[in-house]
Amino acid sequence: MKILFATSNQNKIREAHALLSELGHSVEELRINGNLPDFIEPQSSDLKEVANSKLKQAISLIKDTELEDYAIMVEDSGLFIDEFPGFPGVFSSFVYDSIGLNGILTLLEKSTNRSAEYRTVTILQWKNKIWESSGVCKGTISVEKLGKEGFGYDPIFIPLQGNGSTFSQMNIKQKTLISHRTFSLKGLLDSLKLPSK
Ligand code: ITT
Repeated sequence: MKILFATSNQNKIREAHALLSELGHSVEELRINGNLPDFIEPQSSDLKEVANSKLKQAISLIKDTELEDYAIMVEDSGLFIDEFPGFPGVFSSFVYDSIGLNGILTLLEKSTNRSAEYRTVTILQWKNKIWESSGVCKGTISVEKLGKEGFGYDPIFIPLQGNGSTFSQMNIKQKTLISHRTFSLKGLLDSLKLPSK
């Protein structure tokens, strides 16, 4: 199955490709007139609501184009830090761009609880049917930025299922084995075999 991934984030496409190509599917970026979509994110505290809004925007971008027949996929992800419930959560992009990784490390400086998790909601629309899935990756926030791989919060996120390294210290294959994105995509593929809602 060929999936068009509507996202402005090419790292997400690379990671989805690393998994889906192994499973016999192809994923390509959705480009409109050569550009990646630039979504307006709604004011919402819910990843699913944000993902639904991205889907609506993606569908309106491909309406009446030759892309209309393809499966279109979107996702919304966020980092959730236990010490600050819901934070940065759906505001992960904003927080990353404003206080950044150093700001998060400073906020947690005196904290004894560094637990956190990444969450992803993925939605796929194909032939007027919709499938949805979510994935979680539990871990902790490191005390310093470590590693050069990955993107976003990866230099400060240590997955529980790993070997104590941050995601940024792992290569894409290692991250893809245990990431929130992988769990969400696998769930989506499983549900694609079932009748859609
Ligand atoms: P689209 O909305 O266009 O898909 P985005 O980068 O804005 O791209 P999100 O809103 O889903 O995507 O991501 C929110 C933030 O979380 C953003 O700063 C990302 O860099 C970060 N993020 C998402 N997935 C991540 C991952 O696997 N590793 C590290 N950071 C991640």
